[in-house]
Amino acid sequence: MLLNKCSSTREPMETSAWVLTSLDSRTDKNCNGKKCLLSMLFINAVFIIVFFWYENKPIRWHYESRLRCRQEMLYDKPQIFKPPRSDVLMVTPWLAPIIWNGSYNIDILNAQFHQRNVRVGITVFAMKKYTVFIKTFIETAEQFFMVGHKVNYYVFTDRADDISNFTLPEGRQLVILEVPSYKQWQEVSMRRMEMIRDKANQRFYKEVDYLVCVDVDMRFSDFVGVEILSDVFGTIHPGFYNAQRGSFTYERRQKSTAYIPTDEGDFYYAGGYFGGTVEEVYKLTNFCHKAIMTDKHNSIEAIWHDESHLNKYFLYHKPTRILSPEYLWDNNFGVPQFLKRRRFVAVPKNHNEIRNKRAL
Ligand code: UD2
Repeated sequence: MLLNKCSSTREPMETSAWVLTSLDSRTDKNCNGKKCLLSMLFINAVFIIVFFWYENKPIRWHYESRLRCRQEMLYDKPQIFKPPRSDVLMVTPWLAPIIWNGSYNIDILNAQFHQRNVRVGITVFAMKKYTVFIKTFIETAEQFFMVGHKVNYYVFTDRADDISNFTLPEGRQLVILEVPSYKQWQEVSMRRMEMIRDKANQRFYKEVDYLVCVDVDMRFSDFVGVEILSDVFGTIHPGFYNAQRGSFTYERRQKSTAYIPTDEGDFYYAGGYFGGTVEEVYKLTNFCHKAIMTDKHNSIEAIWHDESHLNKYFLYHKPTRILSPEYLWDNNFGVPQFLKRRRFVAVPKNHNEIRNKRAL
């Protein structure tokens, strides 16, 4: 039998040649005339069809995937001499993009982040009376924050009973993290660095890819999506976007670890909005917490608490992306021309009332 004679170690092309030779010799002996010629033609035709099918298969697949990409990726070509914005700074001297409305295409970014099946954690602290802000925060986030992506809301609180239940769609969940409170509001604010650091190390790295760390007394009022995500990002404070270095409210006392001399600094970053990969946020919060503890040991507290330490960190560990004030605004500053969107705005609060010790 022909098949039994084929060695299993023979290469396929070698085997085909051998089969043909065998057939040829068998033809010489047994076949004659038309019948024999037809079977030869049939076998040759089968070889030719299989050969061409195999050769063209990857090309066809490649062609189909190109077509698919074309359907999903229709957008205007970037123009070298037509930057999308010319009224604002779009990139820092260390080549980090500054994110403004009009500077990116969210469809391209969404497709990229969906391919990676990215998971985002947003941390927020609602300690003592600040639990009143949670409802608006989450309801507006559901409308505007990372729409269509997987999101974990990590709510740190000392009053879990005050946090109502929210019905969230698949892929989005609320995680309540019960933590101890501190007497002074400044201490509550500063201790966020320690608590984010610890949870990043214990659980966040297993559950999410990026962390977004924000204040709770805020509401989303326009879209905030994956355009903000990068290794480590900070946000320009709405009160200082056009200020000179000398007027930044950095810590100016040399005794504090947050000290920044008057001839240094790029931007004044807001304490209430930073983030990045879990690993980078771990490094940032670890740095700030250790600096805060050193200051405490030396009986000094930085002028703007955690915000002062964050600014020190970003001076020497430059952010890889910077969010424009669109991402953190306070309507008390009005609405300047350059500000095309107000995506996340401060909820007005009576500082004394909300931080009042007697009201704890
Ligand atoms: C600014 C910063 C804030 C922090 C602070 C330090 C912005 C928008 N905000 O905010 O991030 O750097 O200055 O001085 O950049 N909190 C409670 N319970 C309390 C007190 C505070 O949960 O009793 C939490 C809460 O999440 C709040 C955050 O700490 O949003 C910061 O406190 P704040 O908003 O009262 O401080 P503020 O407005 O001076």
